[in-house]
Amino acid sequence: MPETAAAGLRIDIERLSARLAALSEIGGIAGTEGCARLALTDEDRAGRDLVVAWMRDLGMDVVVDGIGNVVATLAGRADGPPVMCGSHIDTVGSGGRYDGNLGVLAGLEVIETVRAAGLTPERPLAVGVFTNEEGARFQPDMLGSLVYVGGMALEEALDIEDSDGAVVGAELDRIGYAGAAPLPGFVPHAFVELHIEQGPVLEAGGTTIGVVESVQGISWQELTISGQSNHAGTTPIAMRRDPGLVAARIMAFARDLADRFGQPQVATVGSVEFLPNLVNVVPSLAAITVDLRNTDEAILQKAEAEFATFVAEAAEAEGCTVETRSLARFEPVRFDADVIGLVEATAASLGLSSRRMPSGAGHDAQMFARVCPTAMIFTPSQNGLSHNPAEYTSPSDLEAGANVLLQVMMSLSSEESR
Ligand code: HGY
Ligand code: MN
Ligand code: MN
Repeated sequence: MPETAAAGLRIDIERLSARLAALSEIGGIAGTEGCARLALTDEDRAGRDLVVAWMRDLGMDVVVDGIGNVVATLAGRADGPPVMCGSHIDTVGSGGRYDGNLGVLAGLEVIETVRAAGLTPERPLAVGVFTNEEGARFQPDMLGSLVYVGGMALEEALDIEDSDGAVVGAELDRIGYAGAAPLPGFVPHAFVELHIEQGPVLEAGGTTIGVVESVQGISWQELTISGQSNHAGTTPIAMRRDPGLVAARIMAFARDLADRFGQPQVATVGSVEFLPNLVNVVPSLAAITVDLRNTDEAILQKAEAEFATFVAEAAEAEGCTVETRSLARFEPVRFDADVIGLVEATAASLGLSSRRMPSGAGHDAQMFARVCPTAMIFTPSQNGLSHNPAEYTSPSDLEAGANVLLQVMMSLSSEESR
């Protein structure tokens, strides 16, 4: 691991914690430390405005691209591609204070620490805020970073609609983040994302740093099951074509499939909608979403195939029809061995315990792995909780993660070109 002039630098955890608290006030969920800032809402705009103001206060050059990604750069002694970090500040509806926000604000903390020490990095340092990472409002998730690396055409992304018919392009215009920076974006020298683990592994092992080697495959689909609305009192069971029953059977099947496949297979039906959704009406329609994930692509495909067979049989048995729409599909991703090794060596040099592990959640880093050497740093999540306002990571763990990010970025900034 190259020794740099920044080797003795450490971040200021009070400053980082204060920024995390200030940002979580925007869309704050009353009575909790969590926040709800769905992508491209007024709350997202307010969060973006606050972060951009901090970036400008740090003397960074800030650009916005056509999908609303914000990239701020601190000049280095040399020109050329920056070392980039970053994440997202959009949240799910039951969001916590740290998911995504930590990766962005720890990046600003790295910049402030380097500037305060009067250091100029060899390569420029950049911090990215990527649009709609969560995929909670618009699908797929990681939309901004996917477009940034050229994985989806901007025109296609701008046409995506949410469940209320709001369109990405119009929402970007509305909140003032339809930028002009070119897409695909510049290819960084390397990309490193600091993120909370959002699972139980680090805490269970008493380990401080997760050295993330990969991200598991993700398969999201929406099933629209159509039957026949009818009177709840007068319609004999044998006459019913009840999409609600089909949805219920699919939900149970999802858990059975995950149990049968065993870890790391997971399956989640996260949203269910009935029409007309009334106490005395057999539904005419049930719309559900299904989230399947596995670290192994072949097993994930097997899970998808078994699921599709069950859905077709369950619908037919009840005289219903099903329409399936893919919302997101990303294969498992492996990160760069050298950057992984640097994260691990940096944790050790700081006297921090670490372990190598996969990521169960999707992250913007998985998109950057397509174009440049990339890896991630995890910090523990208390009780493994996330996508929950009670999400919590201790200040000492936040500090540890941000110090690893600082040192990794400065090492990458001064390393000889690959
Ligand atoms: O769903 C995910 O893995 C992430 O939170 N977008
Ligand atoms: Mn996240
Ligand atoms: Mn998330």
